[in-house]
Amino acid sequence: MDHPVVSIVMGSSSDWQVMRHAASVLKNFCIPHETMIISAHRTPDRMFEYAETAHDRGIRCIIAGAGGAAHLPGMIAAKTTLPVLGVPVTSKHLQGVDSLLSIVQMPKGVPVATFAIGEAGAANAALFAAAILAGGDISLAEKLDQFRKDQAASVAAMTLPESC
Ligand code: RP5
Repeated sequence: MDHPVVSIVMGSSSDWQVMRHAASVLKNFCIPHETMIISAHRTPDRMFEYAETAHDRGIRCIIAGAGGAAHLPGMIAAKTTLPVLGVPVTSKHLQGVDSLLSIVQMPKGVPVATFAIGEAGAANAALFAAAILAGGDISLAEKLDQFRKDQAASVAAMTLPESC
């Protein structure tokens, strides 16, 4: 896998503070990925071209993050049958609840897998992308298993301050 197989797309550079957590997870799993800024309402033509050509460019799934009236994941999903993983970005006035509802409430027929608001959602979307790819990649499946084992070990090793 040399060319990007996961595409991380977001509506604005201001989304990077959240979406960088998806990129970080993919990097840790050595999954080739690309990052780009495409706005559904500010660059609609670019969004359509991106969604229509993603499959032929070798992309296997798309992580799309946006905030506010977050129509980017749904509109991309409307133009491709690739799995679209939606990340609601924390917004200024409604703390991302607007983003969440905009992404999760897709009408029947065009699915967007929707994750938690913010950093956790971005990281989990990347883990989900890894799980999708691991279906056809034993080495990646083993890395995911090891990740879970390491995570369990780190929780098992947690301690609390002594209470009086
Ligand atoms: C959305 O508007 C973006 O996804 C971003 O979350 C939000 C604010 O964008 P900026 O005003 O910071 O560019 O389209």
